[in-house]
Amino acid sequence: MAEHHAAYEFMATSLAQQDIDVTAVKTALKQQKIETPSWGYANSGTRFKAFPWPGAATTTRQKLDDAAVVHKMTGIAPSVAIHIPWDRPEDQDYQAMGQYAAAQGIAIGAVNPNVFQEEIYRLGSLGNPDAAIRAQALDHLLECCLIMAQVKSPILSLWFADGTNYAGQDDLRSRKHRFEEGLRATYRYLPAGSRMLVEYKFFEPAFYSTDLPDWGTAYALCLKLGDQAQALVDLGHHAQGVNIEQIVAFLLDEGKLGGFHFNNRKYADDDLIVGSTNPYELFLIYNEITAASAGQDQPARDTARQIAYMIDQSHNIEGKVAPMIYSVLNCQEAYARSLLVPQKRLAAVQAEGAVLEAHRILTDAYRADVRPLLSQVREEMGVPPDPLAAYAASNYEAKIRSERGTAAAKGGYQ
Ligand code: PSV
Ligand code: MN
Repeated sequence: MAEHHAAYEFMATSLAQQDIDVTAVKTALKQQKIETPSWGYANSGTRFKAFPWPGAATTTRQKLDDAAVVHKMTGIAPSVAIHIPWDRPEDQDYQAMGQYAAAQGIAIGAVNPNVFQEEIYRLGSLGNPDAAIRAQALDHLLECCLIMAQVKSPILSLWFADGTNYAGQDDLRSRKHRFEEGLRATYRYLPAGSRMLVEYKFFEPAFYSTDLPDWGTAYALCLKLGDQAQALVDLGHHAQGVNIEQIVAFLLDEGKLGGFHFNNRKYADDDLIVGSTNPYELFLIYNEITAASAGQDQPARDTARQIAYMIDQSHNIEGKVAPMIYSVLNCQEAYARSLLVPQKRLAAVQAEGAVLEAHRILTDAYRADVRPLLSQVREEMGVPPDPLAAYAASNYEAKIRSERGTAAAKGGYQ
């Protein structure tokens, strides 16, 4: 403990010498928020095998209990995204669900409709050629709008598995029209003051065409829908090499960046711990947001302040609660580093066209060891300075293992 204090004092002095307002940095860090996904606490895995984790949550209440522990350990994960029907209560009492979450010290966040797991959706949901199936999908989306009001959720988070597997399977423009119509109908049902986030993904489960494949498609549709519709960027949903931070900058500037699904990948949509493969990319994304939040451009600033930061992770071999804490901490580190970028100095150097100096200013912030600063911030927030160590020492894993046992995992070719 004393060790981190000394390291923090040293760091604070050196930041002050660089004209960085350490108090402002700490205040920003204390206000950071990351939403965790209910489905990240349950057993999940790949299509080959989902390895059951002893103590993994099977009920929504257990998922909320786990999410509350992540918040207790980190202090910055106060809400949980739910997926319907995965989190549909047997008695349909969504208000009770919201109250249970509140009693654990957290809130229900985004509501994610699921229109991809029923037999009827073989050829899609809103994009399905069959009008009766499209109507059923729409019904579910509207049900989720009603659930939002009951759990006091401000966000409807939409992702569709829709697409085709073979050229010629369906008419691409007709599918686009069907999607526009379905999204418009959903938009009309959004509770007042809420937002609809449209998530894109370039492939999987559809392998030839996906109806909402990229940020441009999501952006164009959201523009047509109106101010309550914005794009959601899932870090695993791009082709290799795509510059995600540039997409973030564009959407931010256009007022159309609504939220993130943070995770990491090396190959496709791997859903690994956030920042585990490419922490530099995560830093560059946060840097775009921090720069916009600090800048003079009012619309970009307002958009940045409303971003919903969510984790979308699915663990197979590493446990559930601990990797979620790890992801939250990696987001915190990336954000902290972005707060150390001297934006004014960087802008001045950019204006001079000093390429290397500008790059160095940015990467110097990335290289900073922010761990003493974060330990200090956590201590001031009243949470453990080392959340992963505190979680390991907490005995929570042993408790849930003995109370819940090991549930059979679904997944794989079963
Ligand atoms: C789809 O790959 C996705 O990213 C969507 O956000 C879903 O809601 C989530 O994963 C869980 O299936
Ligand atoms: Mn996602």
